[in-house]
Amino acid sequence: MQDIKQQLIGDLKSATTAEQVEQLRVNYLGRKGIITTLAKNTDFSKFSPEEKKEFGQKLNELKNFATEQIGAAVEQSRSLGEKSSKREIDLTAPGAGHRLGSLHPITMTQMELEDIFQGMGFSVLYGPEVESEYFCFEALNIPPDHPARDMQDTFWLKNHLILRTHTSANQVRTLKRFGAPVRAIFPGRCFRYEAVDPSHENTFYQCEGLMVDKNISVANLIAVMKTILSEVFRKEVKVRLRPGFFPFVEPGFELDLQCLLCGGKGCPTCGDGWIELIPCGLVHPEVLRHGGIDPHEYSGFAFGIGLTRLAMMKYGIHDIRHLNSGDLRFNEQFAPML
Ligand code: FA5
Repeated sequence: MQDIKQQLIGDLKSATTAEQVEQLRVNYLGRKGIITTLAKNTDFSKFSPEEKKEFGQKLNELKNFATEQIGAAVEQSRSLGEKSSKREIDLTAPGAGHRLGSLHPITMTQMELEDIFQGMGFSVLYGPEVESEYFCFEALNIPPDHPARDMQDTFWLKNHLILRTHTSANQVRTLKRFGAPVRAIFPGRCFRYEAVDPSHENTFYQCEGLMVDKNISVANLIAVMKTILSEVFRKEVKVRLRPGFFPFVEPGFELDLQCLLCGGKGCPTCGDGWIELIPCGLVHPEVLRHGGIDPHEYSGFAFGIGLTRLAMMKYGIHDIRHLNSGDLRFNEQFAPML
């Protein structure tokens, strides 16, 4: 009996789960358990009446000991199981933290442009991305059969509306609405059916600008362009101005920026070292007329900054396709440190 007691104590120590303890109860106290069968397997014929009595007492003590110890172990294993299945809340633990979003490089560039232009007295206006042919082409001196419409491959909708191919569609909308004098920029998304390459996307951003007032000349246009570029890049950049044809300006120019990715040597993004960045010119009298403005009284300039390309130059992005990729790891690297 002493051996059985010691064996039980050892077994109880190593039983950790409720199932193991229950198995011990069966092994020791069950119908065929060690203690239950002990009396059955003992030959009492050699025992004196006193020895029988003592055996009975000791057996009872062992049974009680086993019942008590196994009962206590059952209780303990139950409460342990309950504890581990309950979720413990540590109110002092630090929070899991939230992943902060970041602005897209195009958004950051757009916000910067908006700030700079507002500082020069320009309003910031937004026009529709789904446009009428009239505002996108006709009002800009591009009649239906004009070859200039071939310059832009357009996404047509079934209802004869289009996805605007350029933000210039805002020019006549604005003149009709606000008259002259007026000074505004129109940043926004444009769409063209383009073959995509490192510097061409089918969905990209432009930032149109329009200033109409008395005696506006090319000198005013160039002064504004210079201010913009020096504020955006905050360093000396090389530009070249060459004649450019757009039916809605006269004269028209192409303002190219020397590529900041290759320093003007030529690379897959720019080709020959120059990036076409800001076409511009003086507003064509026909456009002013469409807007209800008398071209003898007023003149103006307009420009269409390639906002997506400007962001590429500012942030050193070699391939335009990254910008619409939706890859957060790409976007996040341009976020300002908080
Ligand atoms: C225009 O869209 C004219 N509306 C600009 C303008 C406005 C001229 C006012 C005169 C007066 P263009 O098609 O060149 O012009 O586009 C203007 C700029 O948008 C380009 O210089 C370029 O920087 C950017 N751009 C044009 N197509 C794409 C494209 N597929 N992907 C990325 N950027 C583009």
